[in-house]
Amino acid sequence: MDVKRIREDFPILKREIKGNKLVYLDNAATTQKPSQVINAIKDYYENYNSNIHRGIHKMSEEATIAYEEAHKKVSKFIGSKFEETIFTKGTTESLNLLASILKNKIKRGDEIVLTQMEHHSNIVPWQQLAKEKGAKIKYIEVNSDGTLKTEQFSQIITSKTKIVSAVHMSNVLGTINQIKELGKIAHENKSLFIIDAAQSIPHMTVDVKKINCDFLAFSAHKMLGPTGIGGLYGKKELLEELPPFQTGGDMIRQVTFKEAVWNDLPWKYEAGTPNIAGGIGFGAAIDYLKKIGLENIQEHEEKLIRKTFKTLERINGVEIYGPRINRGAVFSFNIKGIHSHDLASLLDDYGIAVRAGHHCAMPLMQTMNIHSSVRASFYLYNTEEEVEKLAEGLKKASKIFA
Ligand code: 7TS
Repeated sequence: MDVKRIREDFPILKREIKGNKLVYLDNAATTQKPSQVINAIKDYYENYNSNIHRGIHKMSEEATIAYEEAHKKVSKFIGSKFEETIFTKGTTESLNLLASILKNKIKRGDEIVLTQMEHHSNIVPWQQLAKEKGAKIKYIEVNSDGTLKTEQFSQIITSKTKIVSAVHMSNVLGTINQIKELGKIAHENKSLFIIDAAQSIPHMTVDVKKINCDFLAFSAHKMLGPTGIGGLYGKKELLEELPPFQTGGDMIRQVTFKEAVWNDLPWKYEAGTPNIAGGIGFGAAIDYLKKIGLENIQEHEEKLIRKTFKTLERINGVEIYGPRINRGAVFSFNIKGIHSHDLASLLDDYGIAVRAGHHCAMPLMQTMNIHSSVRASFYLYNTEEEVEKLAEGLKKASKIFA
């Protein structure tokens, strides 16, 4: 994989921050966009901007084809059927959508199983549902090395469990969870199995049929696509049976003064004029990732992971959280005696963009006995030289604060 060549596709990487070349290490928050994605959006607005599924005119037909093509690309990318992949605003909306349409499947005394390493998006919608229905939430615990206590899978999931929803790759620890095993136990107990794949899909092959999940949520902006668009996979028989999320235009087949008949999948779950430009941009991001190859991206990130451990561990006072193996290129750490915000702000002075805080995983932070951490997260355009720059920045910071 030619990283130097890849970097040329990302105009933003030429930016300077406070007189330094930008080192962008906040990819778990959002990734940068290649010209191919930016141009696909520009092309739509400049040449065939129209609403979809409505007009008979030429441009509307072109927009409809482009938007539907994007659906085909995304659904194929995760190994699903066309009808099974819905476009949403992103992971957060996908999970909220699920908590809404699954409401009637939950009754008092039922249990919902999550893990302690969930993003708030995969906790709060279930808490709201549990409160409304009198259901109980149980959490699979995290070991001190940042892995899940897998022995708890079969202890916590029982016949009372109706939903198991878990993150594939942690946005704080980088841990890649054993979701196949988790899903098997969920299904043995007749529970639905949901995956938050926001952090995994951008970096590794995710095949919904091989994993055998019932639903899977993801965001385009974490995989080179635009913000405000993402996906939800759902098994066809479930999406056919479940009620709509929102109602209105585009999601109906027929309406009388009395009632309505829903449109075919996936449109049943896409009410109103969708984010057409975003969808088209998402399709272009998929094209780009396929051209580079997820296996090449993964191999490149493995190199960065090894280098990051090697260089960061040599710095005085650095504590890296999360496992050493079966992990993605997301690193949370602290330097003893320095607040994460101070550290991130100092790194920004050197042009290095990282995130600091609780990373929308406050309950996980509580289990780790910390309030916050610095997080550096890598993607296909990051280099080993940038890992060195991060280490240099951290060394300087630890001297300043010593
Ligand atoms: N789930 C996980 C595991 C995430 O990392 C995120 C976003 C979400 C859900 C929500 O995704 P959204 O696209 O709907 O916002 N994570 C982060 C992050 O770690 N820093 O900024 C956003």
